[in-house]
Amino acid sequence: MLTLAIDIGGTKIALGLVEHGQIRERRQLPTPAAQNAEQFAEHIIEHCHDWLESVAQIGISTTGLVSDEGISAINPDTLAFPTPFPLAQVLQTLTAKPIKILNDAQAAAWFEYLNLDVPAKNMAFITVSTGVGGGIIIDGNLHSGKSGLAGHIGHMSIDANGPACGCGQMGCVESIASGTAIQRASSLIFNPPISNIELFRIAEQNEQANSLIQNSANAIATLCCNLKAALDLDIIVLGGGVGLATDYLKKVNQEITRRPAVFRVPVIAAKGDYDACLLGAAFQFKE
Ligand code: BMX
Ligand code: ZN
Repeated sequence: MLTLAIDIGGTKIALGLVEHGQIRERRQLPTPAAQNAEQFAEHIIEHCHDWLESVAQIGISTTGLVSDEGISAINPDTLAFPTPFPLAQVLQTLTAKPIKILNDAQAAAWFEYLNLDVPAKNMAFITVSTGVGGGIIIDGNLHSGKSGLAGHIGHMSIDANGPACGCGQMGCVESIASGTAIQRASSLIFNPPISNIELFRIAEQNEQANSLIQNSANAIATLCCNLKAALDLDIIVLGGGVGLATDYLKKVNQEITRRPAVFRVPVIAAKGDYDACLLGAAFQFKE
C-alpha cells in the first residue's frame, strides 16, 4: 500500500511516496508563502499529481500546533501562512483520500520510537532545524497533550536574559539554538554573511564559527538534561538539518558529560536521518 507523505517545514516541503516504511520516491520544494489553504494545497498537488492515483492515504507532518481547526503557530516568525490553516480538511476535499496530520517533531518521534535498536519506554525526539521542535513518548505512547502542545520543548526558556523568541518569551531554546538563531548570530560576525552550511564547513579551522555552533549545542544539552530531570527519559533522538550536521551531536554529548550524572541521558542520531519527519508523516498509519 502506498502512502503519500507530506512534511511541511518552515523552509521546505518534502514529499515522499512511502511503501512498507521506505521512501520509494522523494521530491522537495521551498515552502511558499500562501494566503489560504486552497492555494497551498493546490501547489502541493501540482508537485505530486502523478502519484495521487496510486496512493491509498495521505500523512502530513507540519511545523506548528495542530488542532481540529487547523495549523497554528507557536512562533509566528517561522510560519508562512495565516492561522488556523485548515490544510488537512482542504486536501481531504481535493483528493477524497483518508488523511492524518501531526506536528512534524511529534510525527518523527513516533517513527524514531518504532525504530529504536534497543527498545525503550520513555523517549524524546528533538529536531534542530529552522526552529527547535520536539516529540515525547511516555510509556510507549506519543504524548501530545489536550491541545497538541506537548513536545514544544523549543519554547522552554533557559535564559531569562536571552534573545526574544517569536513566541513572546525570552531566551527560549529555539531563540538560542535553532538554525535561524545561528544564522542571526553568525550574520553579526561574518561580513559578508555566510550560510549555516558554510559555517559548519569552516568550524574546524575557525574559532568564531565553532563557538557559534557550540553555543547552540550547549543549549540543546541543557534542554536534554532538563528533559531527563522532568521525565527520566531512557534516550533522546536528535534530528534536523542542524542536529545532524557534522560534529553537532558530538558537541551535545560532550557537553552533557560535563553535567551532573543524574541528569545525563544518551543522545543518538535519528534513524530517519534528514527524513525523520517525512517518514513520521507516513507512520501515523502504523499503529
Ligand atoms: C517551532 C514550532 C513547532 C515546530 C518547530 C520545528 C511553529 C510554526 N513551529 O518551534 O511546531 O515543530 O518549530 O519546526 O510555531 P521546523 O520548521 O524547524 O521543522
Ligand atoms: Zn519561544
